Amino acid sequence: MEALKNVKILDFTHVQSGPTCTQLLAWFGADVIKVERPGVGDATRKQLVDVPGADSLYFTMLNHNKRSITLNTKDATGKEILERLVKECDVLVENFAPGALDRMCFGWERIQELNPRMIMASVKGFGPGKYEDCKVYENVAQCAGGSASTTGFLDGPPLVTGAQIGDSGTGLHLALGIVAALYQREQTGRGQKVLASMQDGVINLSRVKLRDQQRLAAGPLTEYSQFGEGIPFGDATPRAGNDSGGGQPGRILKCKGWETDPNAYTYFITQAPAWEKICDVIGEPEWKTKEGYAKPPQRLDKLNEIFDRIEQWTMTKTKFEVMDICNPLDIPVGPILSMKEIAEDEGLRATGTIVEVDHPERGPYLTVGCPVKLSDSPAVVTRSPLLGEHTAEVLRDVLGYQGEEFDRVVASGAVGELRVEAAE
Ligand code: CAO
Repeated sequence: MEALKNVKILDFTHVQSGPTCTQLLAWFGADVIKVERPGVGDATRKQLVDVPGADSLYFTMLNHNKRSITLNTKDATGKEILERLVKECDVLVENFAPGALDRMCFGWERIQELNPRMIMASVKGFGPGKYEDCKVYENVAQCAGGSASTTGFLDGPPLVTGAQIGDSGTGLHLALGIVAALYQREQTGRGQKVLASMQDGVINLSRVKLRDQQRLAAGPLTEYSQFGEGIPFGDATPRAGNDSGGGQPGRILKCKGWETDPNAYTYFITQAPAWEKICDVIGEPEWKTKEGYAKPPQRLDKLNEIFDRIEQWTMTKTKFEVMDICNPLDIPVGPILSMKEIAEDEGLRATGTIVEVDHPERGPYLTVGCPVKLSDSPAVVTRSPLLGEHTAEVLRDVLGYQGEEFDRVVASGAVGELRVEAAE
Protein backbone atom coordinates (compact mmCIF):
# COMPACT_ATOMS: atom_id res chain seq x y z
CA MET A 1 0.00 0.00 0.00
CA GLU A 2 1.16 3.53 -0.65
CA ALA A 3 2.19 5.57 2.38
CA LEU A 4 -0.15 8.51 1.64
CA LYS A 5 -3.00 6.50 0.12
CA ASN A 6 -6.37 8.29 0.46
CA VAL A 7 -4.73 11.68 1.06
CA LYS A 8 -6.14 14.17 -1.45
CA ILE A 9 -4.04 17.19 -2.32
CA LEU A 10 -5.54 20.31 -3.85
CA ASP A 11 -2.47 21.46 -5.74
CA PHE A 12 -2.37 25.16 -6.51
CA THR A 13 1.37 25.17 -7.14
CA HIS A 14 3.27 26.44 -10.13
CA VAL A 15 6.81 26.93 -11.41
CA GLN A 16 9.26 24.90 -9.28
CA SER A 17 9.13 25.26 -5.50
CA GLY A 18 5.53 24.14 -4.91
CA PRO A 19 5.46 21.49 -7.67
CA THR A 20 8.51 19.71 -6.21
CA CYS A 21 6.60 19.40 -2.94
CA THR A 22 3.40 18.00 -4.42
CA GLN A 23 5.37 15.69 -6.72
CA LEU A 24 7.00 14.12 -3.65
CA LEU A 25 3.60 13.70 -1.99
CA ALA A 26 2.29 12.08 -5.18
CA TRP A 27 5.24 9.68 -5.17
CA PHE A 28 4.34 8.75 -1.60
CA GLY A 29 0.86 7.84 -2.88
CA ALA A 30 -1.26 10.97 -2.43
CA ASP A 31 -3.88 11.85 -5.06
CA VAL A 32 -2.58 15.21 -6.29
CA ILE A 33 -5.10 17.30 -8.22
CA LYS A 34 -3.31 20.18 -9.89
CA VAL A 35 -5.53 23.19 -10.60
CA GLU A 36 -4.49 25.29 -13.59
CA ARG A 37 -5.88 28.27 -15.43
CA PRO A 38 -7.99 27.19 -18.47
CA GLY A 39 -6.07 27.47 -21.73
CA VAL A 40 -2.93 28.67 -19.95
CA GLY A 41 -1.79 26.29 -17.25
CA ASP A 42 1.39 26.37 -15.24
CA ALA A 43 3.72 28.88 -16.93
CA THR A 44 6.49 26.29 -17.07
CA ARG A 45 4.53 24.18 -19.58
CA LYS A 46 5.67 26.60 -22.23
CA GLN A 47 9.03 27.68 -20.82
CA LEU A 48 12.36 26.45 -22.25
CA VAL A 49 10.48 24.48 -24.89
CA ASP A 50 12.65 21.90 -26.67
CA VAL A 51 9.92 20.01 -28.57
CA PRO A 52 7.59 22.50 -30.29
CA GLY A 53 3.97 22.00 -29.23
CA ALA A 54 4.79 19.69 -26.35
CA ASP A 55 4.96 20.38 -22.63
CA SER A 56 8.51 21.40 -21.70
CA LEU A 57 10.89 19.28 -19.67
CA TYR A 58 10.71 22.04 -17.06
CA PHE A 59 7.04 21.14 -16.55
CA THR A 60 7.11 17.40 -17.11
CA MET A 61 10.02 16.81 -14.71
CA LEU A 62 8.24 18.60 -11.84
CA ASN A 63 4.72 17.28 -12.23
CA HIS A 64 4.78 13.50 -12.42
CA ASN A 65 2.04 11.36 -10.91
CA LYS A 66 -0.45 14.27 -10.71
CA ARG A 67 -3.87 14.87 -12.23
CA SER A 68 -4.57 18.18 -13.97
CA ILE A 69 -7.84 20.06 -13.97
CA THR A 70 -8.46 23.46 -15.48
CA LEU A 71 -10.53 25.87 -13.45
CA ASN A 72 -11.02 29.64 -13.48
CA THR A 73 -11.11 30.34 -9.78
CA LYS A 74 -12.19 33.94 -10.35
CA ASP A 75 -15.44 32.88 -12.06
CA ALA A 76 -18.60 32.28 -9.95
CA THR A 77 -19.03 28.65 -11.05
CA GLY A 78 -15.29 28.20 -10.69
CA LYS A 79 -15.56 29.31 -7.08
CA GLU A 80 -18.42 26.84 -6.52
CA ILE A 81 -16.23 24.00 -7.85
CA LEU A 82 -13.28 25.18 -5.79
CA GLU A 83 -15.46 25.16 -2.68
CA ARG A 84 -16.31 21.53 -3.33
CA LEU A 85 -12.63 20.74 -3.86
CA VAL A 86 -11.72 22.38 -0.55
CA LYS A 87 -14.36 20.30 1.24
CA GLU A 88 -13.17 17.11 -0.44
CA CYS A 89 -9.38 17.45 -0.07
CA ASP A 90 -7.04 17.05 2.91
CA VAL A 91 -4.30 19.49 1.99
CA LEU A 92 -4.18 22.66 -0.09
CA VAL A 93 -0.68 23.46 -1.32
CA GLU A 94 0.05 26.82 -2.96
CA ASN A 95 2.94 29.04 -3.92
CA PHE A 96 1.12 32.06 -5.29
CA ALA A 97 2.48 35.52 -4.79
CA PRO A 98 1.50 36.81 -1.31
CA GLY A 99 -2.20 37.71 -1.06
CA ALA A 100 -3.34 35.89 -4.22
CA LEU A 101 -5.48 33.34 -2.33
CA ASP A 102 -7.17 36.12 -0.33
CA ARG A 103 -7.91 37.93 -3.57
CA MET A 104 -9.54 34.71 -4.82
CA CYS A 105 -11.66 34.83 -1.60
CA PHE A 106 -10.11 31.59 -0.33
CA GLY A 107 -8.00 32.85 2.58
CA TRP A 108 -7.29 30.76 5.67
CA GLU A 109 -10.49 31.76 7.55
CA ARG A 110 -12.68 30.76 4.64
CA ILE A 111 -10.80 27.50 4.14
CA GLN A 112 -11.26 26.63 7.82
CA GLU A 113 -14.99 27.40 7.62
CA LEU A 114 -15.34 25.10 4.64
CA ASN A 115 -13.15 22.31 5.99
CA PRO A 116 -11.68 22.47 9.50
CA ARG A 117 -9.54 19.42 8.75
CA MET A 118 -7.83 21.14 5.84
CA ILE A 119 -4.08 21.67 6.02
CA MET A 120 -3.07 24.77 4.09
CA ALA A 121 0.55 24.71 3.05
CA SER A 122 2.34 27.63 1.42
CA VAL A 123 5.70 28.47 -0.05
CA LYS A 124 6.50 32.16 0.14
CA GLY A 125 9.70 34.01 -0.65
CA PHE A 126 10.08 35.45 2.83
CA GLY A 127 8.46 34.83 6.19
CA PRO A 128 6.51 37.53 8.06
CA GLY A 129 8.34 40.85 8.18
CA LYS A 130 9.47 43.66 5.94
CA TYR A 131 9.87 41.52 2.80
CA GLU A 132 6.74 39.38 3.18
CA ASP A 133 5.00 40.92 0.14
CA CYS A 134 7.88 40.26 -2.28
CA LYS A 135 7.75 37.85 -5.17
CA VAL A 136 10.80 35.62 -5.06
CA TYR A 137 12.65 33.31 -7.44
CA GLU A 138 15.43 30.77 -6.90
CA ASN A 139 18.49 32.98 -7.08
CA VAL A 140 16.91 35.72 -5.00
CA ALA A 141 16.41 33.14 -2.25
CA GLN A 142 19.97 31.85 -2.57
CA CYS A 143 21.23 35.42 -2.12
CA ALA A 144 18.83 36.47 0.64
CA GLY A 145 19.38 33.17 2.46
CA GLY A 146 23.12 33.77 2.91
CA SER A 147 24.23 30.99 0.60
CA ALA A 148 25.62 33.17 -2.22
CA SER A 149 27.81 35.21 0.13
CA THR A 150 29.62 32.04 1.16
CA THR A 151 29.84 30.43 -2.29
CA GLY A 152 32.64 31.12 -4.78
CA PHE A 153 36.28 32.04 -4.35
CA LEU A 154 37.67 34.63 -1.99
CA ASP A 155 38.85 36.89 -4.80
CA GLY A 156 35.62 36.66 -6.81
CA PRO A 157 32.00 37.81 -6.48
CA PRO A 158 29.27 35.89 -4.60
CA LEU A 159 28.01 32.86 -6.58
CA VAL A 160 24.74 31.00 -6.82
CA THR A 161 24.82 27.21 -6.95
CA GLY A 162 23.33 24.95 -9.60
CA ALA A 163 21.45 22.91 -7.00
CA GLN A 164 18.04 24.53 -6.67
CA ILE A 165 18.17 24.94 -2.93
CA GLY A 166 15.71 27.85 -2.96
CA ASP A 167 12.97 26.19 -4.98
CA SER A 168 13.38 22.42 -4.71
CA GLY A 169 14.95 22.77 -1.24
CA THR A 170 11.93 24.69 0.02
CA GLY A 171 9.53 22.25 -1.61
CA LEU A 172 11.22 19.49 0.35
CA HIS A 173 10.89 21.45 3.60
CA LEU A 174 7.21 22.07 2.88
CA ALA A 175 6.54 18.38 2.20
CA LEU A 176 7.93 17.50 5.61
CA GLY A 177 5.73 20.14 7.27
CA ILE A 178 2.66 18.74 5.50
CA VAL A 179 3.36 15.18 6.57
CA ALA A 180 3.89 16.36 10.19
CA ALA A 181 0.59 18.30 10.07
CA LEU A 182 -1.22 15.25 8.68
CA TYR A 183 0.17 13.20 11.56
CA GLN A 184 -0.92 15.82 14.12
CA ARG A 185 -4.38 15.90 12.54
CA GLU A 186 -4.70 12.23 13.40
CA GLN A 187 -4.67 13.25 17.09
CA THR A 188 -6.49 16.61 16.97
CA GLY A 189 -8.85 16.26 14.03
CA ARG A 190 -7.86 19.78 13.00
CA GLY A 191 -5.90 21.16 10.10
CA GLN A 192 -3.35 23.94 10.40
CA LYS A 193 -1.31 26.35 8.32
CA VAL A 194 2.14 25.22 7.18
CA LEU A 195 4.54 27.85 5.90
CA ALA A 196 7.95 27.31 4.33
CA SER A 197 9.69 30.48 3.25
CA MET A 198 12.42 30.19 0.64
CA GLN A 199 14.74 32.41 2.64
CA ASP A 200 14.27 30.19 5.72
CA GLY A 201 14.87 27.04 3.68
CA VAL A 202 18.14 28.36 2.27
CA ILE A 203 19.27 29.57 5.72
CA ASN A 204 18.55 26.09 7.08
CA LEU A 205 20.69 24.54 4.36
CA SER A 206 23.44 27.11 5.07
CA ARG A 207 23.49 26.24 8.78
CA VAL A 208 27.22 25.44 8.92
CA LYS A 209 28.03 28.90 7.57
CA LEU A 210 26.19 30.53 10.47
CA ARG A 211 28.20 28.19 12.70
CA ASP A 212 31.38 29.65 11.17
CA GLN A 213 30.07 33.20 11.55
CA GLN A 214 29.94 32.70 15.31
CA ARG A 215 33.29 30.88 15.46
CA LEU A 216 34.94 33.97 13.95
CA ALA A 217 34.57 35.66 17.34
CA ALA A 218 36.98 33.10 18.75
CA GLY A 219 39.63 33.67 16.09
CA PRO A 220 40.37 32.81 12.46
CA LEU A 221 38.82 29.70 10.91
CA THR A 222 41.86 27.49 10.71
CA GLU A 223 40.36 24.91 8.33
CA TYR A 224 39.76 27.56 5.64
CA SER A 225 42.53 27.71 3.01
CA GLN A 226 42.88 31.44 3.54
CA PHE A 227 44.17 30.78 7.07
CA GLY A 228 47.11 28.75 5.78
CA GLU A 229 47.73 31.38 3.12
CA GLY A 230 47.97 34.08 5.78
CA ILE A 231 44.99 36.07 4.46
CA PRO A 232 43.19 37.85 7.30
CA PHE A 233 39.50 37.20 7.96
CA GLY A 234 36.87 39.94 7.84
CA ASP A 235 33.82 40.14 10.07
CA ALA A 236 31.60 37.76 8.06
CA THR A 237 31.92 34.11 7.01
CA PRO A 238 34.02 34.31 3.83
CA ARG A 239 33.72 32.47 0.53
CA ALA A 240 35.63 29.24 0.88
CA GLY A 241 36.16 28.07 -2.70
CA ASN A 242 36.13 24.29 -2.64
CA ASP A 243 37.27 23.91 0.97
CA SER A 244 35.35 21.21 2.77
CA GLY A 245 32.95 22.49 5.40
CA GLY A 246 33.66 19.85 7.99
CA GLY A 247 37.09 20.90 9.21
CA GLN A 248 39.12 18.40 7.16
CA PRO A 249 41.09 20.06 4.35
CA GLY A 250 39.61 19.22 0.94
CA ARG A 251 40.04 20.48 -2.63
CA ILE A 252 38.95 19.75 -6.18
CA LEU A 253 41.96 18.42 -8.07
CA LYS A 254 42.64 17.79 -11.76
CA CYS A 255 42.61 14.22 -13.05
CA LYS A 256 43.85 12.63 -16.26
CA GLY A 257 42.21 14.29 -19.25
CA TRP A 258 41.48 17.63 -17.55
CA GLU A 259 42.94 19.53 -20.51
CA THR A 260 39.98 18.59 -22.70
CA ASP A 261 37.30 17.34 -20.30
CA PRO A 262 35.88 20.09 -18.07
CA ASN A 263 34.76 17.49 -15.54
CA ALA A 264 37.96 15.42 -15.24
CA TYR A 265 38.35 16.34 -11.58
CA THR A 266 38.08 14.66 -8.22
CA TYR A 267 37.24 15.94 -4.77
CA PHE A 268 40.01 14.90 -2.42
CA ILE A 269 39.91 15.15 1.39
CA THR A 270 43.11 14.85 3.41
CA GLN A 271 41.26 13.40 6.36
CA ALA A 272 43.58 13.08 9.34
CA PRO A 273 43.08 9.32 9.96
CA ALA A 274 43.94 8.61 6.30
CA TRP A 275 47.06 10.78 6.19
CA GLU A 276 49.61 7.96 6.22
CA LYS A 277 47.82 6.11 3.44
CA ILE A 278 47.64 9.32 1.40
CA CYS A 279 51.41 9.78 1.79
CA ASP A 280 52.04 6.23 0.56
CA VAL A 281 49.63 6.52 -2.38
CA ILE A 282 51.13 9.76 -3.71
CA GLY A 283 54.71 8.59 -3.17
CA GLU A 284 55.69 10.83 -0.25
CA PRO A 285 56.10 8.26 2.56
CA GLU A 286 58.53 10.49 4.46
CA TRP A 287 55.69 13.02 5.04
CA LYS A 288 54.23 10.53 7.51
CA THR A 289 56.87 11.43 10.08
CA LYS A 290 58.44 14.61 8.73
CA GLU A 291 58.37 17.64 11.07
CA GLY A 292 55.77 20.10 9.77
CA TYR A 293 53.82 17.43 7.89
CA ALA A 294 53.03 14.65 10.37
CA LYS A 295 50.30 16.43 12.41
CA PRO A 296 47.19 18.15 10.97
CA PRO A 297 47.77 21.62 12.56
CA GLN A 298 51.35 21.69 11.21
CA ARG A 299 50.05 21.12 7.70
CA LEU A 300 47.68 24.10 7.59
CA ASP A 301 50.22 26.54 6.16
CA LYS A 302 51.38 23.96 3.61
CA LEU A 303 48.03 22.93 2.14
CA ASN A 304 48.74 24.50 -1.25
CA GLU A 305 52.01 22.57 -1.53
CA ILE A 306 50.40 19.36 -0.26
CA PHE A 307 47.43 19.56 -2.60
CA ASP A 308 49.71 20.46 -5.52
CA ARG A 309 51.62 17.26 -4.81
CA ILE A 310 48.46 15.19 -4.52
CA GLU A 311 47.27 16.73 -7.79
CA GLN A 312 50.47 15.65 -9.53
CA TRP A 313 49.36 12.13 -8.61
CA THR A 314 45.63 12.53 -9.43
CA MET A 315 46.59 13.94 -12.86
CA THR A 316 48.11 10.55 -13.69
CA LYS A 317 44.77 8.81 -13.04
CA THR A 318 41.20 9.18 -14.27
CA LYS A 319 38.71 10.38 -11.67
CA PHE A 320 37.31 6.84 -11.53
CA GLU A 321 40.78 5.31 -11.02
CA VAL A 322 41.33 7.75 -8.15
CA MET A 323 38.08 6.50 -6.63
CA ASP A 324 39.01 2.84 -7.15
CA ILE A 325 42.43 3.30 -5.53
CA CYS A 326 41.42 5.54 -2.63
CA ASN A 327 38.13 3.98 -1.58
CA PRO A 328 39.56 0.69 -0.27
CA LEU A 329 42.06 2.78 1.72
CA ASP A 330 39.28 4.88 3.32
CA ILE A 331 40.65 8.03 1.70
CA PRO A 332 37.52 10.13 1.01
CA VAL A 333 37.38 11.14 -2.67
CA GLY A 334 34.58 11.67 -5.17
CA PRO A 335 34.55 12.06 -8.94
CA ILE A 336 33.06 15.26 -10.37
CA LEU A 337 30.21 13.67 -12.33
CA SER A 338 28.74 15.56 -15.26
CA MET A 339 25.00 15.51 -15.92
CA LYS A 340 25.82 13.40 -19.00
CA GLU A 341 27.48 10.80 -16.79
CA ILE A 342 24.57 10.87 -14.35
CA ALA A 343 22.08 10.44 -17.19
CA GLU A 344 24.02 7.39 -18.40
CA ASP A 345 24.73 5.85 -14.98
CA GLU A 346 23.32 2.32 -14.92
CA GLY A 347 23.41 2.15 -11.12
CA LEU A 348 21.18 5.21 -10.82
CA ARG A 349 18.76 3.69 -13.36
CA ALA A 350 18.67 0.47 -11.35
CA THR A 351 17.69 2.27 -8.13
CA GLY A 352 15.01 4.38 -9.80
CA THR A 353 16.82 7.65 -9.18
CA ILE A 354 17.09 8.23 -12.92
CA VAL A 355 13.97 7.09 -14.76
CA GLU A 356 12.89 7.03 -18.38
CA VAL A 357 9.30 8.16 -18.84
CA ASP A 358 7.16 8.07 -21.98
CA HIS A 359 5.03 11.07 -22.91
CA PRO A 360 2.35 11.22 -25.63
CA GLU A 361 3.47 14.62 -26.96
CA ARG A 362 7.21 14.38 -26.62
CA GLY A 363 8.11 10.69 -26.49
CA PRO A 364 10.55 9.26 -23.96
CA TYR A 365 12.58 11.52 -21.69
CA LEU A 366 14.71 11.14 -18.58
CA THR A 367 13.76 12.41 -15.18
CA VAL A 368 14.87 12.22 -11.59
CA GLY A 369 12.74 9.72 -9.72
CA CYS A 370 11.85 9.85 -6.05
CA PRO A 371 15.04 10.54 -4.08
CA VAL A 372 13.57 9.05 -0.88
CA LYS A 373 12.99 5.31 -0.97
CA LEU A 374 10.28 3.77 1.23
CA SER A 375 10.56 -0.02 1.42
CA ASP A 376 6.79 -0.55 1.83
CA SER A 377 5.77 2.22 -0.54
CA PRO A 378 8.00 2.23 -3.60
CA ALA A 379 7.41 5.17 -5.93
CA VAL A 380 6.39 4.36 -9.49
CA VAL A 381 6.95 7.39 -11.71
CA THR A 382 4.15 8.13 -14.17
CA ARG A 383 4.12 10.95 -16.74
CA SER A 384 2.94 14.47 -16.02
CA PRO A 385 -0.65 15.27 -17.03
CA LEU A 386 -1.60 17.21 -20.13
CA LEU A 387 -3.34 20.50 -19.39
CA GLY A 388 -6.84 19.70 -18.12
CA GLU A 389 -6.44 16.00 -18.87
CA HIS A 390 -8.43 15.02 -15.78
CA THR A 391 -10.99 17.83 -15.54
CA ALA A 392 -14.00 15.68 -16.44
CA GLU A 393 -12.80 12.75 -14.36
CA VAL A 394 -12.32 14.88 -11.22
CA LEU A 395 -15.63 16.70 -11.68
CA ARG A 396 -17.46 13.39 -11.94
CA ASP A 397 -15.55 11.01 -9.67
CA VAL A 398 -14.18 13.26 -6.94
CA LEU A 399 -16.80 16.01 -6.81
CA GLY A 400 -19.85 14.04 -7.89
CA TYR A 401 -21.02 16.29 -10.76
CA GLN A 402 -23.32 14.18 -12.92
CA GLY A 403 -25.84 14.65 -15.76
CA GLU A 404 -27.31 18.16 -15.98
CA GLU A 405 -25.15 19.47 -13.18
CA PHE A 406 -22.04 18.32 -15.02
CA ASP A 407 -23.32 19.92 -18.23
CA ARG A 408 -24.08 23.17 -16.38
CA VAL A 409 -20.58 23.64 -14.98
CA VAL A 410 -18.99 22.76 -18.30
CA ALA A 411 -21.30 25.17 -20.16
CA SER A 412 -20.39 27.95 -17.72
CA GLY A 413 -16.88 28.03 -19.19
CA ALA A 414 -15.31 27.90 -15.72
CA VAL A 415 -13.39 24.71 -16.52
CA GLY A 416 -12.36 25.70 -20.05
CA GLU A 417 -12.59 23.35 -23.02
CA LEU A 418 -12.87 19.70 -22.01
CA ARG A 419 -10.48 17.42 -23.82
CA VAL A 420 -12.42 15.58 -26.53
CA GLU A 421 -11.81 12.09 -25.19
CA ALA A 422 -12.88 13.18 -21.67
CA ALA A 423 -16.08 14.91 -22.73
CA GLU A 424 -17.57 11.71 -24.15
N1 CAO B 1 -7.84 30.82 -12.07
C1 CAO B 1 -7.84 32.17 -12.02
N2 CAO B 1 -6.78 32.91 -11.62
C2 CAO B 1 -5.67 32.25 -11.27
C3 CAO B 1 -5.59 30.84 -11.30
C4 CAO B 1 -6.74 30.12 -11.72
N3 CAO B 1 -6.76 28.78 -11.78
N4 CAO B 1 -4.35 30.47 -10.90
C5 CAO B 1 -3.68 31.61 -10.63
N5 CAO B 1 -4.47 32.68 -10.85
C6 CAO B 1 -4.14 34.09 -10.65
C7 CAO B 1 -3.83 34.42 -9.23
O1 CAO B 1 -4.99 34.49 -8.46
C8 CAO B 1 -3.12 35.75 -9.39
O2 CAO B 1 -4.06 36.77 -9.58
P1 CAO B 1 -4.00 38.15 -8.75
O3 CAO B 1 -2.61 38.68 -8.92
O4 CAO B 1 -5.04 38.97 -9.42
O5 CAO B 1 -4.31 37.86 -7.34
C9 CAO B 1 -2.39 35.58 -10.73
O6 CAO B 1 -2.94 34.42 -11.33
C10 CAO B 1 -0.89 35.43 -10.67
O7 CAO B 1 -0.47 34.47 -9.70
P2 CAO B 1 0.94 34.63 -9.00
O8 CAO B 1 0.96 35.98 -8.37
O9 CAO B 1 1.27 33.54 -8.12
O10 CAO B 1 1.93 34.55 -10.27
P3 CAO B 1 3.06 35.58 -10.73
O11 CAO B 1 3.48 35.13 -12.08
O12 CAO B 1 2.60 37.00 -10.58
O13 CAO B 1 4.24 35.33 -9.68
C11 CAO B 1 5.84 33.99 -8.45
C12 CAO B 1 5.01 34.16 -9.75
C13 CAO B 1 6.51 32.64 -8.49
C14 CAO B 1 6.89 35.11 -8.38
C15 CAO B 1 4.90 34.12 -7.26
O14 CAO B 1 3.87 33.18 -7.39
C16 CAO B 1 5.58 33.95 -5.91
O15 CAO B 1 6.28 34.82 -5.40
N6 CAO B 1 5.34 32.78 -5.27
C17 CAO B 1 5.87 32.49 -3.95
C18 CAO B 1 7.34 32.22 -3.98
C19 CAO B 1 7.69 31.11 -4.92
O16 CAO B 1 7.16 30.04 -4.88
N7 CAO B 1 8.68 31.39 -5.75
C20 CAO B 1 9.36 30.35 -6.51
C21 CAO B 1 8.78 30.13 -7.79
S1 CAO B 1 9.84 28.98 -8.60
O17 CAO B 1 11.17 29.88 -9.00
